[in-house]
Amino acid sequence: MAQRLALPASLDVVIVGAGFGGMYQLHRLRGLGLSARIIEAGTGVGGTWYWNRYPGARCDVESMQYSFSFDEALQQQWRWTERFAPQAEILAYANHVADRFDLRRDIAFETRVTSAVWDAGRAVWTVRTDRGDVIEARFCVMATGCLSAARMPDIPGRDSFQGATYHTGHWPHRKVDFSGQRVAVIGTGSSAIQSIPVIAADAAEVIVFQRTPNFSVPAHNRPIDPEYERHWKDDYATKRAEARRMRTGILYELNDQSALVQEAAERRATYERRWQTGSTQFMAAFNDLILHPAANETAAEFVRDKIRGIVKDPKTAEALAPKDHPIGTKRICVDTGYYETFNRDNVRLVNLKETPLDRITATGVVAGGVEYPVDAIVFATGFDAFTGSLLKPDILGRGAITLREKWASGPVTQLGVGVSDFPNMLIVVGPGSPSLLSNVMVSTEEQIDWLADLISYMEGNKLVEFEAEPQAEQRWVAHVNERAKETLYLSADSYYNGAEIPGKPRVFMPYTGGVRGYRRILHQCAQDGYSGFTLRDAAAASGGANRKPEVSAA
Ligand code: NA7
Repeated sequence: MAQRLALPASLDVVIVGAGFGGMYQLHRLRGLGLSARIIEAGTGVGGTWYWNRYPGARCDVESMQYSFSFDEALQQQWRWTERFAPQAEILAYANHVADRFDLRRDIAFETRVTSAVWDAGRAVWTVRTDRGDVIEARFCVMATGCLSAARMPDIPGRDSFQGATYHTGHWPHRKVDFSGQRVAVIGTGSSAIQSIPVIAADAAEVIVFQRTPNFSVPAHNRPIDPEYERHWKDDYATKRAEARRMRTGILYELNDQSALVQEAAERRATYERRWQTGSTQFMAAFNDLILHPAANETAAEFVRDKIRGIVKDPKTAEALAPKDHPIGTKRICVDTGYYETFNRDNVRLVNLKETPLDRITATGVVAGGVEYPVDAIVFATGFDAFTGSLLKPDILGRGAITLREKWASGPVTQLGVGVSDFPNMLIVVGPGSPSLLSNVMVSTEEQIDWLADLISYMEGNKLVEFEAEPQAEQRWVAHVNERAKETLYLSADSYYNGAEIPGKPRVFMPYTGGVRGYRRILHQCAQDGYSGFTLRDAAAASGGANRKPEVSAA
């Protein structure tokens, strides 16, 4: 590893995180002639794709769409090899982007931001790191990702286990050899569903500890068909524009018809076609699957039937078939041979709903009073989603209020990008934006373009400070919740609403209004002179901790 980048004492912008968001933000800020550095805890770029190296890790958005669109030469020259890119290829892409745009010279790796404190009198953030850096910056961009604070569950005896333990979100940088081993996998979210078939192919025995089953559809992953690649690349700009008009930012065929208008047999055929095509586009089989309980149930029952058809042991099949939430209200999983894996002799399911997880011992996992001896435990137990990584550092805003205090009842933002009392702090694909309900690459580019325009506007108008208005953010949070109420999302306990962490405030966090609707709102806000934000010049900003006088941006 090369020597760590020395961070200057003063900068225009500090960016936290070298995932796709942080990298693109750096690129855009350089284009504006601003000095910026990224501070990154890992040894390399890639964010989520740097940390999540578990076996089978793969994107659930098609490769041709899960990439940057801002540079035509980049999107033409980069070649994906599979329909759904494996983690290693996405990481290679992230590294390629870093090299191509010469980003590394402005990234301090192996460095963690420990605090950021707003100096109201001088309108600067003082950012401190675990390496002892102290940097003053006009803006602080939190590009920390929604799924980056890995969560280890508090299971009694967890630390007493003598074998190897792994977390899917924090996987070692070497190949883990499970051959001949007895492996426990705790959790059955997307990470488990992707990794279990791969681990089972090597291990002597895999015991899956399932608390809640999830719906999964097949990926039907395959090498990229050169015809398909050409089809995209021949007119990439148009296809990207079409994708941005989709609710999810993913271009696929949407059947604009209710599930309830078709006869049962016809509807089944529709689902079957979608099942054979694979991927999350299953949920676009009809236009009301996420809106109408009866419509949703037709899709849910189709998938349950598929599970019953694939898994030979009826008791295991029934345990794997989700019945406690509408399909799609937790992010639908995309797998390669997940349900089939339970037909293997070396794989068994322990249903924690029937036999709750008691504890971990030195040699195994105990559930329902039965000890399952294992050599290794894989915690596929997810993340402290949306807010986990934003709340890790001590972020102190106006009047020394901490972001943790500010968000004690759940995250509050204006349009998902700014927070009152935290001037000049920008959040990328965080709570209050479509983030995890969308193709994150699309959301990332759109939000960063908007943030870059905001900063450029401020530079051009000699404005030094922007801040969300408290009433505007209250309105936005209410709107996010109103939109969520129009859907079935609220009927699931999920990481969308904080249910993944005991005691976390139950607030619905992502914006369900879709990528297109969100873009319209962002653009309208800019057109209205950044309505809902207060922009100040140097004189108004140095007015100190109070908020007046203000400069209208209009
Ligand atoms: P998820 O989807 O949050 O899944 C975490 C899993 O871990 C889920 O099945 C949880 O069950 C389970 N879990 C958590 N704590 C426990 C305890 N204490 N005991 C048993 N089981 C537990 O995380 P993933 O990493 O799989 O996926 C995250 C996203 O990454 C995914 O949506 C994709 O977008 C990519 P629970 O449901 O809480 O009962």
